[in-house]
Amino acid sequence: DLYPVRRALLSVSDKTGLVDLGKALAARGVELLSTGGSAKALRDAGLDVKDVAEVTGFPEMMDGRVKTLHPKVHGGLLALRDNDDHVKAMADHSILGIDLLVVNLYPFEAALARGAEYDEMIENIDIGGPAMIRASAKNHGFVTTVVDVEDYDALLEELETNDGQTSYAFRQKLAQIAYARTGAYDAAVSNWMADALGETAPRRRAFAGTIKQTLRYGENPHQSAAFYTDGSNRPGVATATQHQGKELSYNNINDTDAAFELVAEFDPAETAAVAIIKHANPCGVAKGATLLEAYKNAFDCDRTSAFGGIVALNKELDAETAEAIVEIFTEVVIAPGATDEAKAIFAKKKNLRLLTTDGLPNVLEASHTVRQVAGGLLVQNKDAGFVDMDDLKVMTKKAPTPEQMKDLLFAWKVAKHVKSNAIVYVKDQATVGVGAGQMSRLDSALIAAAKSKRMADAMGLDEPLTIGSAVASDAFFPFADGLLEAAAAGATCVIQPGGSMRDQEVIDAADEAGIAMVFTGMRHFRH
Ligand code: 93A
Repeated sequence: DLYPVRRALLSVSDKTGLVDLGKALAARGVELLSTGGSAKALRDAGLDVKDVAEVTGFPEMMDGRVKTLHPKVHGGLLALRDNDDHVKAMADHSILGIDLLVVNLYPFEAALARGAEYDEMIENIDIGGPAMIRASAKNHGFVTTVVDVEDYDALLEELETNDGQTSYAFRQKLAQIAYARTGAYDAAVSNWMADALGETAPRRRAFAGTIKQTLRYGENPHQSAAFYTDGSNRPGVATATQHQGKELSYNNINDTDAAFELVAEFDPAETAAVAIIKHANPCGVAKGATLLEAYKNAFDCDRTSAFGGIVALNKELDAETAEAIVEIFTEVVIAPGATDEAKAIFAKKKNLRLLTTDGLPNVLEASHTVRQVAGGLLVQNKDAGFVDMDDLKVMTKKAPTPEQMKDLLFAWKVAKHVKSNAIVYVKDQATVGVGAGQMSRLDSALIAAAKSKRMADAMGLDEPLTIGSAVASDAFFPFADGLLEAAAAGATCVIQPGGSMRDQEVIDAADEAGIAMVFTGMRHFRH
C-alpha cells in the first residue's frame, strides 16, 4: 500500500513553512509544480519549480480565478494509476500524475473575522483549491493531500520512514481531514451569505465551524472536547479576549455563555446589570445604579452558590466592582471591556479568568442553537422572544402596580435563562430566589423559596426576601399548587404565559390569595 511521491503540486495562501517543505521535498528528488505566488516564494528561495501555467498551457487568468482548473491538473490528481484506461488517457493527453497535493485555501474565514466587504468576501471564495483537494482526497489510493500547515512535519516524517513513499493509512487519514476542511469551508461561505441575506430558517443553514481550541477535556475528564467558532464574529465567549487565568474548560465556556447571554438582556444605556451563573443557571441577577450595586444585589440572592461561579457584566468592569468580585473565589468574569485599574486588581488573582468582548451578544438576533441527539442534530432559532408592558394581560382582580410591573418584567427576562421548570422570585430589580431544572413546577417554587429563606437566615434578616416579591414562571402553572406555594412564600404578583386547561383555577387561586397576575402569551422553555 506504499505509493511514491514523485511529483507535488503546492498552492498555498498561507506561505508559512512552504519554503522548508519545498526544500525537503526537492531534497528527496520530488518535482515541484506550483501556482503564482507559491511558485514565486519557492523560486525566491532558490528552488527549481515548474509553474502550473506551463503544465496546462494556459496562463493564470481572470485575476487568478482560473489557474488550476484544467484537465492536466485534475487528470493528474484523479487518474487511477492501476487502471489501464486511465493510464492510457494520461498518455494520450500528456497528463502527468500528481502524487502529492499541498493546498491551503484562500483565507475566507479570516476575511470574515475582520469584517471584509461583500466584494472582498466574494474574491476570498476559493474554487480551484477545494476542487483540487476534493479530487486528490478522492484518489487517496494513490495521492497524498495536505491541507494544513500543521501536517507538514507529519508528511516529511512519513516520507522519511517509507523512503519517499506514503502508506495507504496515512493518505486515507489525510483525505478525511481534507474533506473536513472543504466541508467547513463551504459551510462558512453559506453561513456568511445566509447572514447577508437575513436567512434564518434552520433548514437552510450549513453546520460546521473553525476550530478555535482543543479543550483539555469535556464535561468530564474522560470526555475529549474541542471549541469551534461559527464564523459569525458575534460578540460572546467564542470571540472574547482572555486577559489572564488558566485555560477555559468546557464547563467554563458553557457557563460563561449562559452568563453573558443573560446579562445582555439588559441594555447598558439604561442600567448596569450583573449575572452570576452556576452550572448554566443563574444564582443571582440584579440591576443597579452602578455595577457594584448590581453585583452586590446579585450576590445576595445566593451567596453560597455564587462561590466558584461565573460573573457576567453588561458594562465595562470598573475597579470598585473588581474589588468586590475578588473577595470570593470566582472562576470567570466576562464583560464588554475592563478598565486598567480593574485589570490590575484582577492581576493579583492568578487563577481568575478575565474575558472581554467588543460588545454584548444581541439577544434579539435570530441566530441558532444546535443540539446533537442520537443520530441527528436538533436545530432551532435562538429564543429571541420578548414581551413588554403592552403585551401583558392582567388576569386578576388586582392589577400590578408600576413597581410590581417592573419586577415582573425583570423576573420574566431572567426566567428565560433558567432551565425549566423555572421559578424566579424578584424584589427591587434583583432575584431573591431561583428554582431551576426541576421536573415539577411546584418543586422549583418550593426550592426557590427555601433557598431564599436559608439566605435570609444566614444574612440575619427578619424575613425572607420573597416576602412582597414578584414571581415568574417560564411556562404555565398546570395546577394552582405552584402558584399557592409562591403566595405562601410571600409573592404578591405573578407573571406567566397562561394557556393551561386549568387557567381559571389558577386565576381564582390568585384572586383568593390577593395576588396580581399577568399573562405573557409566550413561554420560555429551556431544557
Ligand atoms: O481563484 S481560484 O479559485 N482558482 C483556481 O484555479 C485556483 N487554484 C488554486 N483559486 C485557486 N487556487 C488557490 O490559490 C489555492 O487554494 C491557494 O489558496 C491559492 C494559492 O495561490 P498563489 O500560489 O498564487 O499564492
